[in-house]
This record gives sequence, structure tokens and C-alpha cells, in this order.
Amino acid sequence: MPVQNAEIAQMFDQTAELLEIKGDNPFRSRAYRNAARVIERLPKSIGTLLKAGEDLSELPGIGKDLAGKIAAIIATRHFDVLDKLKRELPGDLGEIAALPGLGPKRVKLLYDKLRVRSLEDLRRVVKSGRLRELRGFGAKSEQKLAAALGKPQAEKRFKLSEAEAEAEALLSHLRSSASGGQVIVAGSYRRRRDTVGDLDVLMVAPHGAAAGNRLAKYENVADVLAHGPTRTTVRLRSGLHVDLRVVPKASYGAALMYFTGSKSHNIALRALANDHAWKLNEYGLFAGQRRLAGASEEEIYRKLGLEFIPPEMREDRGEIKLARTGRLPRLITLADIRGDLHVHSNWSDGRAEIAEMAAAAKARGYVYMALTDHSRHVTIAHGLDAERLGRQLDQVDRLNDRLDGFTVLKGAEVDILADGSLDLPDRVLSRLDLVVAAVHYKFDLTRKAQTERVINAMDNRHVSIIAHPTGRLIGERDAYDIDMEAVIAAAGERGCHLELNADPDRLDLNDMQVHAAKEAGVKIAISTDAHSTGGMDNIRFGIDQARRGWLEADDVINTLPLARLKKLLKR
Ligand code: DGT
Ligand code: CA
Ligand code: CA
Repeated sequence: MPVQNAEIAQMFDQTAELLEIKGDNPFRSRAYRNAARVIERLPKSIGTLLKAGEDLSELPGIGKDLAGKIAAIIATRHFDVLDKLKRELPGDLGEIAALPGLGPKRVKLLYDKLRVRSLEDLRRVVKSGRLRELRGFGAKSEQKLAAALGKPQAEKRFKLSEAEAEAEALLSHLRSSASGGQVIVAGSYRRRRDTVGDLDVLMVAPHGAAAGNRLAKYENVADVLAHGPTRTTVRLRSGLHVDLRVVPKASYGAALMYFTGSKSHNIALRALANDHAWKLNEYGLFAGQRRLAGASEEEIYRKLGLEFIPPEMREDRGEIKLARTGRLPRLITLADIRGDLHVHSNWSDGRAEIAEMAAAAKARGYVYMALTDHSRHVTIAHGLDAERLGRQLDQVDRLNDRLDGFTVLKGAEVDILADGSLDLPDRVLSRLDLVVAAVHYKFDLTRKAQTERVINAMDNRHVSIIAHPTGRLIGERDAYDIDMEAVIAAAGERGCHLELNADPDRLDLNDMQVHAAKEAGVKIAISTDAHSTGGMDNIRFGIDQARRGWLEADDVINTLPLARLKKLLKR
């Protein structure tokens, strides 16, 4: 079984870190980091792509050189560049650089001046007070580091996209077994949570131990943590844990229901069974010794007097009551989406031509796509000023003349400046079909100021959608402090819309916030923020989270036909 995407990404990140510590050319480390992000987001494992004969050098951010390196990693399971760096820079420098307040520069300083190579060394210099003697390190950084070093490592959660790459490879391994029957991943993965703690794999197989053996022999396993007749737990090399349960066919539905959870959904269902003097567990639904149901989830829900509840809704947030009266929402599906309302081209920081993005959107069955390149404030992204935007709009006009049954909407992703004003003047914005407004800097304003900033931006009637409204990057950057309830209310009053950014690193708004917007009657745009044609595939992660927020097609503006969408966008 090939090396997993997450592992390659981790190798590249570590390489970047060590290069930075070494003081190497910053472009080299940046290239590794960019490639790591690209790899992490791939919908398929690299092993699968290579087997299918795909040319990795065609992936964005991965040229011939990196493609060759990746192929070598797959072949040898090692990255020679990283191995060499590790030999040159011994110890836990990579780990140290990951501590709060310590970037590569400061790690280098620690290493050069205090010979800190391991976490143990670092503990010692913090304890002895020598850290404070270093330029740029004060009592405050000392406290911070002492706290971080003392804390046990928090349980890492994996982004859904990362878990998916692992799960796909694992399932193909398990399925290729002759003894293997039905196999599925339950748990938070099946509920499509934005992050996943571990993979709960369920398998119907005549011999439990044999199935467990097969998992234990999976090449990507780092450790077998438990191995019994019906349950095997392993840790993969990425750190992700896998729990395999082997169940009999007659209990498959009950086990799937139980291990899909959530725990609170299960508890509520069990209480409902108790009301009938029945018993519900992972083996089935029972009246005394008699099994009433168990082979499928559908029959268990039916027996309990409930509609089938989609996994994404199983959080005990009121879904059981609705299912009892046949009032479950008809959750949105990918097929409802008619266009993408947030994509970039190579006019700013995207990789593809406008026409290529349009062709890719059309190939997905869409009838429109809003081109939303960055405005001038985002200089690192080659943001557009009024003059360049004007030229871009002319090009879009010419393109639209050529396109049949497809429309490129004229848009821009305009920066919300610190005071809530916009980065482009109204006379320019008024030429656009839609304006996606976003916060890209000054994340540390007070809650009050940040909330006012975004609401001020919505006061501009040209603003159609607030993009990634909390700014979070899952596992990397927390949401900025903002009163989302107030933002939702303000959006409702102004006829402005909020984005559910489908990038699996963002998923912003999250499920609960999207649900709150729906309750307040604020409509959502599910958009990919694609910077390449492949990035548009992320739409399905947005759909997953929309379903977790109970959204129906009507709650989402990019399910509308073009004419109705255009009308809605005019505030
Ligand atoms: P995760 O892994 O933290 O992302 O979240 P889950 O939901 O996958 O949780 P996990 O892996 O601990 O357990 C998988 C499912 O097993 C969970 O969703 C419901 C079920 N389960 C686990 N523990 C209990 C329990 O104590 N009672 C009940 N009723 N169900 C449980
Ligand atoms: Ca789990
Ligand atoms: Ca588990």
C-alpha cells in the first residue's frame, strides 16, 4: 500500500521547516509548503493517481522536480532531502518550531546560541532562566513556552479531506481481501463532520479475526493497539487511529447505526425504544429475546416510527422529533448546485485562465460561475485595481459572447478594510453582477470592532455575499472574534448573503452557523473559492456541511436558475 497523502504533506512541511531553520532559500521552503497544501487537498490518494497514469507535474504547485520527488517517496517510503536535513540538523527541531511563539528563526537562534536541539534541552533552558537572556525572548515567551511544554499534547483531529484520503486507501485494501464482505466507515466520518477523531470501520465478514489480521497487515499501520476476535484497533503512520469492528450480517444495520452515532443521537433513540419497552443496541432492536429489526438502518428507523434520518443530521439537535412527524428537511444534494459563486483566475492568485475555469465549471454541469478575483489590497495575490478589473470585465464580455448556455458572472472578492469600507470604489462595484466581500487582515480587532467592520461592509448595497465569514483555517487559525448572531441578523435586514466556503481547510461558516442563518432566513452561497479548475471539486465538502446545517436547496442561492439569481443579487 502506497505512502498516504497526509504523510507526504507532512514530510514536505517538515522539510520546509528544517530548510527555514537552516536559513535556506525561502522560495524553496515555500514551494514545499505550497505542495503540501495541494497534496493534502487531493480528492484521491497519490498512489491511486499514479496507478491511473496521472502526471503529477500537472498538479498546481507541483512541477517536474517535485513530481519526481513524490514518485521517489512512493517507491522508497523515504524522502532523501528530508533525511539529509535531519542528519544535518539533529534533534527535535521540527517539533520545537511547532510550539507557540516559536518560528524557524527563533528555533535557529535557540540552536545557535543555547545549543537547544531537543524538547528536553528546551525544558532545561526554560527552567534555568537562560532563555530570557536571548534577544527577543522575554518573561512572557518564557511563560508561554513553559505552559506549552507542560501540557499533554491535545488529541489531534484530522480534517475530513485528510481522513478521506486515508479512508479511501484503507477501504481498497480491506475490500481486496477474499474474505472481505461489506465494509463501510461509520462514526463522525459518515456524519461528515468537518474534522474526524478516528475512523470507525464496520465490516461484515464470517471470520472476525481474519479481517482484523488483514487490517493489522496493512502496510500503512504504525502500531496495532488492540487485536481481538471482533475488534482491531490500529494507529496509521499519519497518527490517525482506525477502529475495525466485524459484525454479523443480521446486525449490520444496528451496528452501523450505533457506530455512526452520534452518541447523543444514539442515546435519544434508545430512550425512544425504551418507551415501547424495547431494547436498542448495536445488535438490533429487541422485544425481550425477539429481534424486531437489525439488518438495515431503514427497518430500525421504521420500527421506531421514524423517517430515515440522514447521517449528517444525527446530532440530537431536534432531528428525531421532526422524523417522528415526517417533517425532516429534504437536504440539499450536489445535483441541486447550478454554479460556483467564488472562483479565482490567474488575473490574481489563481492558476488557470478565466476561460479554463469557465470550461471546467461547465463540464460540471453548471450554468454559471462568478469570477471573483482579489481586489488591490491583497498585493501578494496580485489584487486587481479599478483599471485592471475594467480590462478583465471586457475580457469576460468577449468570453460570454462565445459561450453557449453558460454565463460568467462579473464579480470580485473585495477586501473589507479595517473600518468596514471596501477596497474598490462604488463606481467600480456598480459594474459588477456580484461582490464577494471578505476580511483578509487585522484578525485581532475586538469582538465589537470586528462585528461592526463586517456589518459596515454589508451596509454597502453592492455587497452580495460575505466570504468565509469567520476566517478560520481548521487546525491552523481560529475564527476571529465576531458576533455571528449579530452578523446573521444584519445580513437578514440588508438582504445580504453569507458564504459557506467549501474549501476543506475552511468550511466557513460551519454547520451550526449555517443552521442559525437558515433559522434567521438568511440564504447561503456554497462556494469553493477555487484557485484552480480542480479546486471546484471541493463543492462536495460544502454540500456535506450544508446538510449538517439542515440546508435545503431553497436555502442556497446557487441552486437558482441564472435569471432568478441575478434578481436576488440586486439589493
Ligand atoms: P470522533 O471520532 O471523535 O470524530 O467522533 P465519533 O462520533 O466518530 O465518535 P467515536 O469514534 O468515539 O465513536 C463512534 C460512534 O460510536 C459514536 O458516534 C457513537 C458510538 N458510541 C461510542 N461510544 C458510545 C457510548 O458510550 N454510547 C453510545 N450510545 N454510543 C457510543
Ligand atoms: Ca470516530
Ligand atoms: Ca472510534
